[in-house]
Amino acid sequence: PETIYLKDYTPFGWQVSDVHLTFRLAPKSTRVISKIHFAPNPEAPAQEFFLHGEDLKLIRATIDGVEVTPEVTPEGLRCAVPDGPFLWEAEVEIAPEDNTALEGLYMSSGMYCTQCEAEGFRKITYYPDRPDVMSVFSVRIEGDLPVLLSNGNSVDRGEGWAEWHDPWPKPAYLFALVAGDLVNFPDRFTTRSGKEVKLNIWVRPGDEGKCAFGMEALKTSMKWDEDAYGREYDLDVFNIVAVDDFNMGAMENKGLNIFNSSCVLASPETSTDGNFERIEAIIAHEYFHNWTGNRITCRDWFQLCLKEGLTVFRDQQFTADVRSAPVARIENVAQLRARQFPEDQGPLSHPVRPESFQEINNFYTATVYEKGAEVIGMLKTLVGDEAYATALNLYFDRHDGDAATIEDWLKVFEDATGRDLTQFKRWYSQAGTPRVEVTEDWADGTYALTFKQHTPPTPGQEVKEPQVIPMAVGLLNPNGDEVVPTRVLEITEAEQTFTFDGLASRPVPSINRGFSAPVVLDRASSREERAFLLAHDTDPFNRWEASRLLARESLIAMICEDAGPDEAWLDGLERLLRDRDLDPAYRAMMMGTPTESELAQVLFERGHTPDPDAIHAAKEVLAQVKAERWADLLPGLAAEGTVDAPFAPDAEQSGKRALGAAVLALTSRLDGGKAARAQFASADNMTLQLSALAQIIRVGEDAEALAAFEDQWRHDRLVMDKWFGLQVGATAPENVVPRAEALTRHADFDWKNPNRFRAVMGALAMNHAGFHRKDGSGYRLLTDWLIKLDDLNPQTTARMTSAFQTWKRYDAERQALMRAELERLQAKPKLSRDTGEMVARILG
Ligand code: B3K
Ligand code: ZN
Repeated sequence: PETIYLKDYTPFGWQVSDVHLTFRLAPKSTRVISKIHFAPNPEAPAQEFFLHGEDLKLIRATIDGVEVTPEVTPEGLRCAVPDGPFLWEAEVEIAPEDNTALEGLYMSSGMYCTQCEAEGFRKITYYPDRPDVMSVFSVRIEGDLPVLLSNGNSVDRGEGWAEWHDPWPKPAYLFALVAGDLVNFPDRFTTRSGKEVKLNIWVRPGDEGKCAFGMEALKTSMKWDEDAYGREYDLDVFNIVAVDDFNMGAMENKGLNIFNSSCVLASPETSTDGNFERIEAIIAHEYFHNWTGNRITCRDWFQLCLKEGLTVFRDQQFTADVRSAPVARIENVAQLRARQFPEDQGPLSHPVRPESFQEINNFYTATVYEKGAEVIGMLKTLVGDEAYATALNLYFDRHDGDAATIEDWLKVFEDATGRDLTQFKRWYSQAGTPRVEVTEDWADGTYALTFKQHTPPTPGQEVKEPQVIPMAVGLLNPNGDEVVPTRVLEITEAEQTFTFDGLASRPVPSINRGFSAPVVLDRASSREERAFLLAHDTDPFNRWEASRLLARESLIAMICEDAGPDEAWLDGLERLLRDRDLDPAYRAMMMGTPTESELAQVLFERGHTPDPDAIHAAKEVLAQVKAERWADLLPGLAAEGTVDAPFAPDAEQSGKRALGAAVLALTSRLDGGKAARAQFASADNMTLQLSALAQIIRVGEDAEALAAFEDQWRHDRLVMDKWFGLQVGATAPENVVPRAEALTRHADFDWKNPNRFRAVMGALAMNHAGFHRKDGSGYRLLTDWLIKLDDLNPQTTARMTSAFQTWKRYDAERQALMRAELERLQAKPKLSRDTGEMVARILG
């Protein structure tokens, strides 16, 4: 397969002023008629006329009304064209019903829908399918279905047809069409300049009752973007459609967002607090793309972080504002460490702005999204809130209507602040997680902190230059008072020292407060110091971090030295848990421990060979010790974690339920699951029902509860996804593979549906000790199914191969087993380009 390079970027030879599309819908034979005005692009070098097109049957093509016979290849077509402007017309036939890749125009539960990002439009018609070609689209849909939707504003409609016009020039990846027997949940929003906007959430009949929360989230997002960024909505209508078969979370098509139904439909009975929070964030994210992504788009796919990093950053700011900022920050960092760090520290490591790819869908990664957002957070920390606001206004003014680059983005900050961002730009070009070693010195009232930064080599990048690291630091005196409030140290050198004068006693440092830089800190600090920060740090993030490090070191000692759990830490934690002034959500997070996968990574870095069973066993012992030690504390905490008011999915109630769930996880180790069974029987919302079911499964006697749950919910696909996933996720390691295997034989294991496939196979890959069974059965089962899915849906298959990205951490036997499975996948006949690229990169 061909590799595409950033350095080879060349503009397209023509501009497109307008596009008219007519769709005659039929499941096996949809006709797409296109009329496109092309005019030579004065800024582009001479080139042959090439339009992308895949799996299209060309019926006819004309230029200025005269029939032409283009040269058709599997990737598109070439054609001789006039020197000046011309009108291109083509008719193609496609078969949405046979489209199992869920890219282009396809069918889901009887409804037509599209997914065009990144390169799906070329499966709809011949077109320059690249984000720097922007045009005004008019669409006519003909089909015998009650609801026919496309981007922009509704122009006219009648029985069996509808016409849409989107006045905002856009790239083809933002095109969308939906047609089906749908009902809407309507509302309205008045923008701050007084424009009335119709809002609709379109769902299958029966799902109307699950739209209210998403609609509120949409209105809150619209208001927030006006208040925080001065951005108003720009069309008469904003449509959201829920689709059951979708490769990812949602898509920001202009004026017609399409959502995986799991990311928009919600009700207290069927959705957990976690679902509600995620839905709120995704609705906000897709809405925010209207400005960061749609009005200002990307010049090419290498610039993906321009829209994704910024939009994630914006949705994280939104969540911090509408919920709890410290809790949101901790959740974001935990996610970053769980998903982005393994990527950045393994064979899939790539820069936030990659420089080459074979299949762009493989680069919608945690690095582009989440690290991309961290980079923007650092930029904001460095320039300050005011300059950040000025730079963003300049960005919107200067680049509205553009297909922009990271250079454009950094330039607005340089122009707004006078700063030189040449070195900062390395965050976009250098892959890998920087490691920062910290040492300290104390003499005569002066305290010195020395930072040494180093980024390990990553594939294709042996040598790294020092990066700009904004390190937020505060100092506490031995009494626990803050003597130096948070200050941002700007590290630019490979080694750099900062001093603090006039201190009465040697301070205790609190470093990388709020996780001001996405780095790994290497600092030898004592247990006592960590316990001190756990008790006294004024920075809520670092207080949590202190507990995390204590937990991690305690577990490592249990694994490597057969030690018992760290008593001092457990005492400190207990004091904190008893502090009723602390937010229950925050206390719930404090009760968490590092994931088994993270422990495996730390052991590996320290030269040990991680043993997944030993890691799992240590976590079990720790949980048992906590439960016994805190037996008299738990009932009080459980009471604090109980909500008496009617269900609301807000931060306050969900924080309480999170505390309740953390307590139940311990209580069930003392009572054999009695409290969990009682909660399961009386639960009137999914959060309580599912947290109880998780404990029942963990304890082991779960047949009755699982059957009851299935009986209650078999009609609801989204709830049944939870049922499938939890059985694999919460069960004991030795049962994980047999259970997953048995579930693949369940009549409702509709594996062509990405949500269902991920529910089982994703849970298998995420269950560390279960997936890494010594006999290789976990690796084998996943690979069997990846091989099966690849023929139908390359995108989801490729994404799930990343379960193997950490293979080099483990012992020789496991490595050999994983390598063999990767090679078996690689040898599959007709392996997709998507999966082929991933496997090759993972094998290295
Ligand atoms: N932009 C889409 C993701 C498209 C993924 C294509 N493989 C959703 C989002 O980031 O908002
Ligand atoms: Zn996005």
